[in-house]
Amino acid sequence: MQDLDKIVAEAAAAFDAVNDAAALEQAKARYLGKQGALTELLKGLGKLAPDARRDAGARINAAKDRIEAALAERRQALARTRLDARLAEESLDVTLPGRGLARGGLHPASRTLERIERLFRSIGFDVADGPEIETDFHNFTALNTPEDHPARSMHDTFYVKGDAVPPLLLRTHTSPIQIRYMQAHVARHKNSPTMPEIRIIAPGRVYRVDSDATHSPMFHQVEGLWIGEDVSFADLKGVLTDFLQKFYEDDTVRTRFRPSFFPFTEPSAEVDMTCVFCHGAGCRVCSQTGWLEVAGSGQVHPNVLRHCDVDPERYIGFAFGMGPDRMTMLRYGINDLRLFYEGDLRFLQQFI
Ligand code: 2NL
Repeated sequence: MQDLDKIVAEAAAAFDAVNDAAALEQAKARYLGKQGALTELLKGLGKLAPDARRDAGARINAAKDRIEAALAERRQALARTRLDARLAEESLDVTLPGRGLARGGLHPASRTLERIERLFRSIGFDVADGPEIETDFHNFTALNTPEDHPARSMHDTFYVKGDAVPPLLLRTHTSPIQIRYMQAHVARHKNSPTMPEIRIIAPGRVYRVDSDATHSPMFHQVEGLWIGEDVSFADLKGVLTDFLQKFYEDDTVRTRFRPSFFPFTEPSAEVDMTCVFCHGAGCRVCSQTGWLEVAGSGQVHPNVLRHCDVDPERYIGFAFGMGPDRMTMLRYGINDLRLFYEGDLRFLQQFI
């Protein structure tokens, strides 16, 4: 069996001659594969006598072990060479700055809501919220809205499909938040001789069947409510004037109240502020009037208080409602409401 040493030497030489893993596996097949040189020898063992067979078998297996050892060694050498080459070629610059994350920002509508909430919190108002899908009672009935009021029509209000009677709807203002708050507040204090004052704002999304260049079916509203034993229109005017001066960062802002009508307040007033662009001189933004209409307000109607189990003989309060989307446009000089809802980064990135 002299050729065994020769086969082992040939195999080792063949392994050394190749330079990549694939060629090495092919060389392996020539010696250890199904038709490899050693396998052929093993096949021939059957023809030998038992003693000779045992002896030859042991020697062939020893040769096989040596070939496998040579193969393993070459595999390792190739892997090491490959790694060395990669280490030499590729480099890692640990001094490079990290990729980082793109900086996000709040939508301008959210920034305005946060700003409004912060300013009202600073004068002792709580921020309340509630469901966007509301009952007819919380959205209309409790707010003294007559059964035949146009706001209740399917023309103006989104009703929810289903068998609820009366049907559920998407709230058309955030007043139902305040109705729920008043009811919970009264229930919480029903056993104490005095009810603490209610001072809240109710910001949030509201929905109306309305869609054109200046109206979106979803928009934002912030309502406010102050109920106590001794709250007056002077308080209302003070709170709103102070708020508007802080919101627009302009101490010269003045307000005026014009008589108006809402089913949920009596008396009611429209609130105007001096124009933030011309300070009252008259310009295109205020249609040359010097004034901008910014809120509706009034003394809470006794029927609304009664629906919430608040005694109108003892408590009095005022409420107001404003549109933060328009306030955002005035504060940032945005001239098209649709920009708010298009999600165009060229617009949104200006607010980061
Ligand atoms: C507007 C008008 C207003 C109210 C909202 C209100 C809420 C309760 C009771 C009484 Cl719970 N009133 N809210 C009052 C007057 C006006 O909003 O023009 N909003 C943009």
